[in-house]
Amino acid sequence: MIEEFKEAVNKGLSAKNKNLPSKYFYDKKGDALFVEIMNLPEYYLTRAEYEIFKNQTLKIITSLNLKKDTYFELIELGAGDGTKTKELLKLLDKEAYDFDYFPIDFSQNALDNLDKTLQTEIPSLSVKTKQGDYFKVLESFKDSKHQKVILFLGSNIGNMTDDIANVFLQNLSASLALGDQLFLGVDLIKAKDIVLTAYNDSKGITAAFNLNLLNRINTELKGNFAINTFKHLPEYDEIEGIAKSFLVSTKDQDVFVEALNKSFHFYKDEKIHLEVSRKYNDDIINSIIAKTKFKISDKLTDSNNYFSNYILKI
Ligand code: AVI
Repeated sequence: MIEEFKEAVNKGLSAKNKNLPSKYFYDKKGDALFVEIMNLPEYYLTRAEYEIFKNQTLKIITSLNLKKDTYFELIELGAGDGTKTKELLKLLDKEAYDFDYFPIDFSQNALDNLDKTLQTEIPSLSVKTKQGDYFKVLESFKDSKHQKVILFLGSNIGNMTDDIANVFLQNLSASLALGDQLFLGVDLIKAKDIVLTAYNDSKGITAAFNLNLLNRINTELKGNFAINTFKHLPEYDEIEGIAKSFLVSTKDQDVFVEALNKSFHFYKDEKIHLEVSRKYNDDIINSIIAKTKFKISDKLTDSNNYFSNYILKI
């Protein structure tokens, strides 16, 4: 893991257009900052998707065409704390649907916490946690002949470029069979001021979340980034529908990373690109599933028209 991080930092900071992959945001501090982000008034995404789960729970079940007498496997990629999913799980459990819930996450800690809360809140629910890489875990379902519903929520897919999302969905659809479904949560294309504010909150939590990546380089790779000489800069192009996060060097400077035994020069105003947060509409969803077996079968949207959960069927 540390070798992979080292390589990514070296490659990204040596590039002409400097970049660092956003997947490295999520260390212990990054996880905690992301929880704070999800509770921010400006970060509408989590609330909008929660509203769909809370107010349209029955519609989710009918759109997925779930039947009480047919067993299915409900598999969630990157389950986190399960706040949204719990609304669905409670109703499925209450109505005696025949299913097991398989939350998959990289973090065993997140899975243990989720398992504990579910045991207390929905004691009769069958939970089978699976720790690891999504595709490695999905491999283990290959021999199962049961119907599968995959949940991939939170617009997590938006942190992939369209090319990567396309490959991700191709791999996912290849591991599924006829009748299986993907319940995909995505943020929708909307006005610039709403999106930019969500990625530039007034308390500076999103800035700290981005700057934490430089902290990680300092602590894990013995870098000497002066964190206060970098500023968080979000951008959003309404036509393209992609929010991008950058860190900008406020001065001309060199940064030394001991683990790489290498210095990196930053010009004043030079940017490091950290994250893409893609926003969607039907056309973009259709283009990222074009080379897969998925077809849009339905879609649920919150009352503000900010967020959608697409049902993609094989
Ligand atoms: C996890 N992901 C969907 C978040 C997003 O909105 O792109 C990560 C995030 N970055 C800044 N704020 C939240």
